[in-house]
Amino acid sequence: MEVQESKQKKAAFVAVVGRPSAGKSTLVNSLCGAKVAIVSPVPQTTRNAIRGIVNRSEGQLVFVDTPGRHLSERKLNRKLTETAGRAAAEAGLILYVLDATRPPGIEEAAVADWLMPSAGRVVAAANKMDSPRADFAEVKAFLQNHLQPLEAGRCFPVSALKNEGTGELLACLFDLAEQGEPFYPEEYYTDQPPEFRIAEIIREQAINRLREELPHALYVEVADTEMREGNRLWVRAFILTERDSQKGIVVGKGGAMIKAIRLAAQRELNLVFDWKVELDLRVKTAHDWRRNDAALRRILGA
Ligand SMILES: Nc1nc2c(ncn2[C@@H]2O[C@H](COP(=O)(O)OP(=O)(O)OP(=O)(O)O)[C@@H](O)[C@H]2O)c(=O)[nH]1
Ligand SMILES: [Mg+2]
Repeated sequence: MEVQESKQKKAAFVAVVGRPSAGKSTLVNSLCGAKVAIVSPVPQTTRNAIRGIVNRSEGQLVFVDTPGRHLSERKLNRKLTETAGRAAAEAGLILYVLDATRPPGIEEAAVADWLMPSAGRVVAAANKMDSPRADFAEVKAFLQNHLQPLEAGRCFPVSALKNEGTGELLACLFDLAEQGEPFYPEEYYTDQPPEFRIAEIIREQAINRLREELPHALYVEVADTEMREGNRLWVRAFILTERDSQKGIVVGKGGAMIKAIRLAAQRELNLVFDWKVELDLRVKTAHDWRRNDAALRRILGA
């Protein structure tokens, strides 16, 4: 009698770690085929561990996007680094994202050093391979020198932006994942509450319009939501700045900046959600929130 071999499903948490701006969030979105995490050219965009879920015939991978790791002793940065550390400690597998367009320096070496004890659970992605400046050989040589126990076959050239090379990367992660039942229902691609996603998308649109130091001085709070007739979701949200003097920059001349942020966020929210989102967006000050432990705990959940 012929025995039909039933293939066991795989399930794993995969912490996505690396330096700021390596493209971790872009890669998580690309792997999940949905906008799970916000993205910007400004380093330190991600502030929380954000889960993006991939369901395939092989099983389920739960990617945990994390804040970029870098060497800084400022309170906010220390907390962000701790978030990445916790996610990596808790996950079965670690996806280490490197920016192949930037020569690896001491900050990259510090990330590799930190990963050394976990090297057996690491898969690396050399990202931004679509750029003419990308150098895959340099990434491989760096890993050979700084994360030696990593097997040569566990480093993949990818472009998160163009979604290239991600199939091979996923296949390797599924290969390494343990057998198990899915952690989330199979129709889920993220577990973030809608209020958090709304606040993040507003922050993304604000960061993308405000350069330099200001993006790091902002956070967004959703104060109120109401479902209205015609599948409309009304949202009142605040952009909070550290100092009164920064409010003017966010509001802009004649209110032009806050209007641009509001309209762009509304457009983006309408793509992400099934509701038609109507945003009432305002600015206020939360004095020196980056130095305030209670505020940091609330915003970072840590
Ligand atoms: N050319 C190119 N640019 C990319 C690629 N992936 C990400 N980027 C760009 O790199 C910048 C940073 O991307 P993010 O995904 O926000 O990077 P991150 O690692 O999540 O950054 P933090 O959250 O700040 O740690 C953005 O401008 C992206 O558009 C890629 O594959 N190719
Ligand atoms: Mg990010």
